Amino acid sequence: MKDFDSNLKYNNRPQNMNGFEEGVEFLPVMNTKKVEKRGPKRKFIFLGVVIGAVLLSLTIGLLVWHFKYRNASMQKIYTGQLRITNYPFLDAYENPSSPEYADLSAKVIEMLKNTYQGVPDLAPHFKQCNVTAFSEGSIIAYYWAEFAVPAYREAALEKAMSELKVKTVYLRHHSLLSVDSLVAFPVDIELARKFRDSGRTFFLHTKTGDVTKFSTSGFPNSPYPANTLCQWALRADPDHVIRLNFKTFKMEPCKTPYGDYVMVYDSLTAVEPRVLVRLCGSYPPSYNLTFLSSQNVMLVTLFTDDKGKHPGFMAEFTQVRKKKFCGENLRGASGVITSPYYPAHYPPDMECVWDIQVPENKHVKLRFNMFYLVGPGDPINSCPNDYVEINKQRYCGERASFVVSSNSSKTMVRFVSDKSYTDTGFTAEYLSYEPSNPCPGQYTCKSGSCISKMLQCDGWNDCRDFSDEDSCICTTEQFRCKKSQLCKPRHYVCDGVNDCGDHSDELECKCPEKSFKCGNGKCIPETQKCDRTDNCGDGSDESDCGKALITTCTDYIYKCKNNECITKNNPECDGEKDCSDGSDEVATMCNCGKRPYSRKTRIVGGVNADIGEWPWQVSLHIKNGLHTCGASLVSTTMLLSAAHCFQDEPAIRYSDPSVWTAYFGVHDQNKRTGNEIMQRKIKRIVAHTGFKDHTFDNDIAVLELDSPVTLTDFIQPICIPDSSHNFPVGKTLWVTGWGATTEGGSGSAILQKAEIRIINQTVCNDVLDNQLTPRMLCAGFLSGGIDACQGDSGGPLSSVEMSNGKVYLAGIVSWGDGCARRNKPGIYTRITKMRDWIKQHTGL
Ligand code: 4AZ
Repeated sequence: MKDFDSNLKYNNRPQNMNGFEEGVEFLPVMNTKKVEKRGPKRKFIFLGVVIGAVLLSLTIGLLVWHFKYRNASMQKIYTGQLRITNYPFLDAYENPSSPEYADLSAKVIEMLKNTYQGVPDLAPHFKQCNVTAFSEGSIIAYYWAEFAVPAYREAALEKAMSELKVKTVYLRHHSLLSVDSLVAFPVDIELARKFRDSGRTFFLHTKTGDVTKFSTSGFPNSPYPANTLCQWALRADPDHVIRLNFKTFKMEPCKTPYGDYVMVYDSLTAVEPRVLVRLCGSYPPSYNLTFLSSQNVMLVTLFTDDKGKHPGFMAEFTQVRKKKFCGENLRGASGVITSPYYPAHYPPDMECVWDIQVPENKHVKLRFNMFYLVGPGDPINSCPNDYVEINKQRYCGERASFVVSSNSSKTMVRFVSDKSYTDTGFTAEYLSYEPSNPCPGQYTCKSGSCISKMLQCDGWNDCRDFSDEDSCICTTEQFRCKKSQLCKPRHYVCDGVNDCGDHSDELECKCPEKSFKCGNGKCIPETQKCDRTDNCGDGSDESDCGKALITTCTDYIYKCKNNECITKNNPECDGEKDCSDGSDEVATMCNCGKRPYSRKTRIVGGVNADIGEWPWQVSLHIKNGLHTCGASLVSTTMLLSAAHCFQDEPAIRYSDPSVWTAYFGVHDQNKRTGNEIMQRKIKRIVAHTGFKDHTFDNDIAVLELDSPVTLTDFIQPICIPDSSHNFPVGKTLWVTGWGATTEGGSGSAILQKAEIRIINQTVCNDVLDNQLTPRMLCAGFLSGGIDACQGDSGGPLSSVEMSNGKVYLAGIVSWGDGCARRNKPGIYTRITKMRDWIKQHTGL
């Protein structure tokens, strides 16, 4: 305590003006000698020492920074290509061990070194360079160059590299190299290192008539290796381009940023500005994975991460003559134009011009049916990548079918693709029309499209430019949306769906303040929301209450196996263990609803399903071999279908299992043999005893197969939702089947799909004269046009759950008043209401 006191004494002294504290020595008061020394002189010495020390450490710091960091160099690798114009191409240049290759590559290396030495921002940093390949045209040399540059000089180096220019270079031994088109791009250092350490290149040259194949190693029986980086350098003869087609592509699902992936380049070097496509995941066989090069070379690279478990890819390539001209002079009254090599991906670096001229007294219009060009799809930014130009207007991106009219008999269509990334392109028909009557018997849209007169002022933008809905007077059956001014059917008002897009159809039905609006439109006091009682009558007040464990359950709350109840929207199989016993995530229940070939479905191009897109879709055939009903696979031995498909008729005993055969993995009804397809006989049919043929109530049946099916990429079960599963009004669902494509028409050979929406039960009951029971679900569009039809019965109404990407069976195609009629949506068996019955008869 005492010492402490004395220290305090010193600290209490006032500090000197220089800011340095003198008393830091803590001198004992009794040391008179030292105390005597204090005075101005001593102060200066001390100050000098301190300032000196500060200056010294600053200098040392600066020197350390200069030598250690400022000069620390970073590795930069560039890869590029250049064109040699004063030598002819020799076949030997394709063989890296030939003397001709060695001679020419030595010249190129010398030329590159000389070039870099002549540029002050490159010379001090240049390390080494090498040639990796030659191709024809005159001769294209591919090379890489390595630099070591301090970070602060990096920008200058990059600028110098991008501005490099070479013309004619005199080399040793009096040789001369004329070079143009010298380009170089920086390389990802990590990838370059990986390639240096473990990379392999396969060189392949195809000839006319040859189909050259290559694949990932081990394809298809064993997985491709992990941590590989290999490339295939593809070549064709001069004046040819390469057509590359991936016959099978099944890799690890896409992962960002890396995972396993394949890159295709329009070059023999792997540089971003020449990428044609980046591929990962799996593609169904129906997907056209065909790519064209702009020259006679292409490069395919494969990167795999630490797991390599999938079959990989198998590709083949051929050579096709390079098009001298792209486009045509067309003089007929109508015809078709397509992007080059359609439906393959168009080549990069292309320009095509179609000069269309129809008879003088007619005008010309173009209808684009397919349109997939790389680009932002927003013409405002003038289509910086690939585009179609008509009458000075550019079109790009991915577009639904559209029409462009010209008010003369001539038009010019120009297609341009840039040097990287390509898509499937376009198809368009051109037609001539009478200027005074462009759409005989139909309504003419502003764009020149023709639509049925019935579609005018119906509240739907059928013209796609809103011209059919412009200046309409709404009928008494209609309601006018505020923002768009569209006349929508009155049924849409207060149906819980924002049909107008600005909520104006849902405003006047707002519940009073401090109350909650139920999914069925009912208003309840806000305090009743999430109070574990179904006050709405449709469970909507209890279905979205966040995750909470409660003990009292209702029909709309998920019940765990141990009888705990979970107030979370659709907790089953969402990847989170919500029940304490884990019963919401058991593998046996959650191993369903997966689509090995799930890809983005495109917006236009009809309604044909992709192969493997609906792997639970089953086709039920009766004895005569005709598709009669649909069904859904729910396990390896069980199907769900509609009870009305199994009602006896005088001629056929539909309830007899032996009259039925179930087909799995079918896409085209005319192709029911093949690896993907399986068939099974039916052992047992259980139609719901509550099925009523005059109301179609309880329209459900279970079918048991005589033996289990093997699950494949094309055959998978759909998930059966829990009885509490919430399918809200307005949700989009998919209906699929081979049924009639028009009312009273014939079925489709190719599986069809249609995207529809759940319709409010009360509204639906209104338009269908109160024929709905709680076991029915209404889906479609009150405007008509899209619907299930005869032959689709028994098939699935599939719902993609956003939380886990799994697909759930929301309904079974049951009945309707005709097909696709206005105000007559399709009716489906509501699976959630059948959950206990399904469990009872399938054990699932
Ligand atoms: C049928 O006859 C049928 N529009 C199925 C669905 C619909 C109509 C008829 C719905 O199998």
